[in-house]
Amino acid sequence: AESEDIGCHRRFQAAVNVIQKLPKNGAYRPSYEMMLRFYGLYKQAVSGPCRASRPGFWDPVGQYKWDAWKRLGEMSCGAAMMAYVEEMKKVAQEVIDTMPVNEKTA
Ligand code: ST9
Repeated sequence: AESEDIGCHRRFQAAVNVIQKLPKNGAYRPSYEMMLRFYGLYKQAVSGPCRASRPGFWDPVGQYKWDAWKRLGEMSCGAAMMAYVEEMKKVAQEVIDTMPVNEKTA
């Protein structure tokens, strides 16, 4: 339904904004694997399937990013948005679960 599409789009945009506003160096250190997962889903959602040619050996970071995007194949924009939101929920829950107990205020 159209209203579901809009809701999906809003949740994706909210998740994107949260990640863009995170400090570069915080207490939480995402792995490269995790960052690449978010990157691939973001590109798939925003730009669609990867049609660019793979960067050369002089750009290893570009290669990792390209690979993360390319491996999503023909995944739809909507599926990529939903997967991005689900991934963020999963990570947020992990952060909550591993938060030191003495940080609790209640
Ligand atoms: C901390 C706080 O310690 C406490 C913990 C809270 C934990 C909450 C849990 C939430 C999940 C955390 C997971 C983080 C993983 C992030 C991975 C992101 C890749 N999503 O505009 P550019 C692309 S926090 C994905 O030049 P910016 C964009 O297309 C401590 N990709 O640079 C471009 O590629 P290309 C840890 C995105 O705006 C490339 O990224 N802090 C997104 O300066 C660069 O974009 C962090 O991990 C997006 N939303 O940087 C910081 N937006 O050129 C996380 C853009 O090929 N945030 N792209 O098109 C960042 O690293 C940056 O804000 C950024 C954008 C990379 C997402």
